[in-house]
Amino acid sequence: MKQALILPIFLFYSFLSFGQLPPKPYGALPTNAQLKWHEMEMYCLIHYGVDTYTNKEWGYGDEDPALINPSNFSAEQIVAAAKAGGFKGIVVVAKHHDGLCLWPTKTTSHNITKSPWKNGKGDMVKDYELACKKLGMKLGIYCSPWDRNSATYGTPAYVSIYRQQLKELYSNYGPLFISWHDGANGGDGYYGGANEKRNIDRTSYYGWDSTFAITRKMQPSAMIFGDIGPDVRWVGNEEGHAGETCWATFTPEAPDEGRKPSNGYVKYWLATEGTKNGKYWMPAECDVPLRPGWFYHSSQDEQVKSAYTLLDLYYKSVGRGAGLDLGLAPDKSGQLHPNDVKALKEFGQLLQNTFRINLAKNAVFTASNVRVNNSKKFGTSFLADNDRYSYWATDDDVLTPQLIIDLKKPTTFNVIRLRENIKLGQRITSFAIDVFESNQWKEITLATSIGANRLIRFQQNITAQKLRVRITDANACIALSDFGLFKEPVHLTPPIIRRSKEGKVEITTIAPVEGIRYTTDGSEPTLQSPQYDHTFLLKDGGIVKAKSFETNASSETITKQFGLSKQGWKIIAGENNTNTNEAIDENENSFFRMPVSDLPRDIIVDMGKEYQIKAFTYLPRQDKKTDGVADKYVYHASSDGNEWKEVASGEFSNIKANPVEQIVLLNNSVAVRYFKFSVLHIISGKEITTAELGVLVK
Ligand code: FUL
Repeated sequence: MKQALILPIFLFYSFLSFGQLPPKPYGALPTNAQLKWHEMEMYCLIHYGVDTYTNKEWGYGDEDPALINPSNFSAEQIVAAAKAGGFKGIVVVAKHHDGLCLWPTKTTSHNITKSPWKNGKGDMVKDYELACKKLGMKLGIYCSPWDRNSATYGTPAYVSIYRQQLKELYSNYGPLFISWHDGANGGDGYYGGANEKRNIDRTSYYGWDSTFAITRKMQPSAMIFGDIGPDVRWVGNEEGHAGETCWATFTPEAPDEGRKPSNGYVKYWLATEGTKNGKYWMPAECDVPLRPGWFYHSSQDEQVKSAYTLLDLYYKSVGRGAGLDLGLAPDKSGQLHPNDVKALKEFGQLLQNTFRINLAKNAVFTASNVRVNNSKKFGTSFLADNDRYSYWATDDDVLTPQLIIDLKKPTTFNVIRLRENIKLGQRITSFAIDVFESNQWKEITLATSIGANRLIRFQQNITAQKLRVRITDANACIALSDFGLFKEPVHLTPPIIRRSKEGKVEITTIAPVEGIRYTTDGSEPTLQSPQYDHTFLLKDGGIVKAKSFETNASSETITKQFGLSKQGWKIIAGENNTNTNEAIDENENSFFRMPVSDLPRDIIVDMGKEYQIKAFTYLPRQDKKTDGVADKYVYHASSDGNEWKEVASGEFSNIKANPVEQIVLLNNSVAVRYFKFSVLHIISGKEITTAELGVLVK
């Protein structure tokens, strides 16, 4: 009798515990370090070095370390500003392509001990480490593989030096949350005085497997960032955004799964979206500088991204399951410029004000299916507990469930947040969200990919009491950890500033506002500044700042910097006579093309009369292609179009990854009517392309 009872009881209990099993993980999974990295969401990348003083983006390698003599270097000021922006860590550029090490390395004499700063006794990396410890921020290191200073670059000896540098950094500083390995590799440089071009085979030269083995051993909790992972991948642009659909998984198209595809051409754009059901968990990092360039240039003081621009990038990076890595550029004094500090602080406050309160916190969630007959263990109560790993799950065969969210009262929001428990992989591939309105469901969004974090932002506020999430496609049963609703603080529509080719400035807004105030002297617009009511002329260029005002509100300030107006300018092109004006039409999206069989080639501009100019500007084509984009140039100036004088030459470093307007400041202003832009080298193709050529007279 007893025997007869034991079997059914055993079966009953084993059924219960079997049925309570959590869903099986799906596909590639994150490591612990990757989970921690996802939780961080945002960090900053600090570029400071000889380029800060030479006004370049890439140093050539021959710079005197004595250039670095900041009057007021303060790692704490920089780290505190990043923290105020809501960032959780910083990555220090300990060595950039110019080869100068900001720590007292034993591997090369080209280091900070040769600078007068702290009488050669300073160690900037240590200062950052201490500041991070004090302020509760994480530390990461960027040590450029490409070294334009080292005489041995290109030989096996340099690879040993590079590894030794990493070893020093890994043993003297930390713990590190990331080891950042830049993708710009090889080209011309100083190389100990050789002044030549050195190309390396990116697939094999650095022996990444052995190099990364050092990282794993010495900094086991550090993520390794590289163009194609292995832990975090580059998103493929330096604009700070991932694809609208963005998978944390990725299958790099490369023979060695990391460095170079067989056709020698890395398809970076594939990294923007990643690979659905990809082979590796390799989430994207979106790197973007706070200013147009990575290093400090005083000419960009008025081009610091505003809090709302940063918020937009946050939605397009962190809101798509990627990370945001924002570049900060301390100025010559060794601190962040006040404009940068202000933008960071405002962004931090905006994030706080937006995400502090989850409006769905007390909602009633009803799911069409909860794993194992409504088991509490997998119930919907976990959706609002703010824990990324507790989750609502469905039965194994339920891939398209629905979830109804009753907010109990009409609630206004403009951001929806969804998160999967990524410990179980990236499972959901598409979903829709509806609101209940006039007694029926109305779809408000249809989207793909969730992963660690998915934010859907609406341009208008939505008011609803009931919402519905419909999972429309999934790889495996659902493991959703979070549902959030948020509302950005209301802000007034900011002005849009434009200037016509004739030099007329027009300020508008998308929606009507009570008033717009503006300045042209660089100061912040206030209620006392002139009110904008008609267009005005700004032929010589300068800075226009504008702000919308209402009785109790104001918008953010919009700043636009203009060069000399191009009215009356003419292009006298090269011999092919492709005489289009698209390089001087003040339209960023059109561009001049001139087929060429060899270089150098010139584009000559006649400005119609003589001006005293301070700088030249070059805007490369803005369609994300590189054909015809100049990266080496010479400028000549002339008063009569016959006699020319060279006034500037150099390289547009990093223009491939970051195709922003290049400003070439002259040592002394010159009187010019004609200028000749000679292109010495282009990134690719058989033509010269130019979106805009311009000059600054102010
Ligand atoms: C790029 C570099 O070439 C830039 O100078 C900068 O350091 C950026 C973060 O990565 O590839």
